[in-house]
Amino acid sequence: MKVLVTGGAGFIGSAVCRHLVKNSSDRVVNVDKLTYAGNLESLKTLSGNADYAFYKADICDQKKMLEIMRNEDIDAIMHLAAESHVDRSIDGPGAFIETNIVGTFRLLNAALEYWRGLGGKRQQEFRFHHISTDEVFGDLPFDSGIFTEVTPYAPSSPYSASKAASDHLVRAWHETYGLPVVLSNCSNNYGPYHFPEKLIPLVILNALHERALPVYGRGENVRDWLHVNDHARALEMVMKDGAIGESYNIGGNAERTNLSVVETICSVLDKKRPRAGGRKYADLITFVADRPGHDRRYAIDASKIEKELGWNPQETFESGITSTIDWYLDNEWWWRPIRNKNYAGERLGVQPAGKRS
Ligand code: NAD
Ligand code: TDX
Repeated sequence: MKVLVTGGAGFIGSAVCRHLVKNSSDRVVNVDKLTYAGNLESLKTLSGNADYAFYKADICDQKKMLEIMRNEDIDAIMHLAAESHVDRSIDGPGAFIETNIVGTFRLLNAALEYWRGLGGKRQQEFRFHHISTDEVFGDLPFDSGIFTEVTPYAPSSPYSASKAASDHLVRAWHETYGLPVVLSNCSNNYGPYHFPEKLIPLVILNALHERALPVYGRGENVRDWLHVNDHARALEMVMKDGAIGESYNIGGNAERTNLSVVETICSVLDKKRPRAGGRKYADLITFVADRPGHDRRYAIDASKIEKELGWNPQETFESGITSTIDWYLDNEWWWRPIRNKNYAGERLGVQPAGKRS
């Protein structure tokens, strides 16, 4: 198959590109605008590979998207391009509306025109796979509830509202125009090549730099952690075997409070890279002002993809976090330039309590 991956220079998109090129005979066409979050260094292992191509382009450019689909004779689209950081969406929602909603709308238009021009079997087999988030389902109480594919949408942040809007557009293009779509909604990913302002890589690198480890509120919020390589495998299955018009929840079955995630990272680092003077990394934990509208808990029921497509996560949180920490220890060449650049303008989450509104 010839698969167009949007956002393939990002964290999950690059894992999908690496996974498909390594484990399938598919040709992968990566289309990415290269925002602050896009990094071609994450795809270094694919450079020169005949089964891989890269186009620097914006999904909002409908004409360009159609041109790439036609030039590359695409069989399926995996749509991951998005603005993805909740804190940035609170600071400035505009880019989220533009890329996540308008960009998805334009990409759908291009895909529809392209799909209508395909003949017989290729038209039947074409897929538009929209990659979304569990955050569209909103806030769960600490002690009960789990997200299934039929949980009503109730997004809280500008980010999750923009993703919810894009999910609705994708369904509408299926119901109204017949575009063969599949959707997936996953929980928090972690693993190699994760942009170091999200919680896990931020904490690993701040610890190594002896900086404060910022925990929002009291660290009681719960996320359900999924290793990015498990996610990439699941996405290939959904794209190839998912039923048209259906959505699939993907989760790691690994609910943890944020504080426990940070403490686990600290204790792994205490063993692998002990601090001078016998001090503990956990001493760097700093409680900072909470994220506005911070959803308390996310939890995914992944039984549909397990039963229907035979997917299961291979990593436990303990095995995945240990290998992720090893990766950051071994791959300073990847994170050092981003970290140096990023520290010119510090982001939410690195400011002390009280400074944030
Ligand atoms: P990311 O921020 O690491 O990467 C996003 C990529 O999209 C970047 O390479 C960026 O350059 C590109 N991009 C942004 N705007 C673009 C545009 N207008 N045109 C073309 N490319 C553009 O994000 P991620 O964490 O890899 O997330 C990928 C997808 O998965 C997103 O749709 C996100 O909503 C979803 N998701 C992520 C998580 C997670 O834990 N990271 C969880 C659930 C769902
Ligand atoms: O410094 C921090 N301190 C902190 O306590 C940061 C950056 C985050 N947090 C908390 C907020 C969240 O409860 O940790 C949790 C995880 O935060 P992020 O890494 O920013 O991820 P989250 O907001 O949960 O969203 C991620 O998962 C769902 C992705 O960024 C989204 O794109 C995806 O949809």
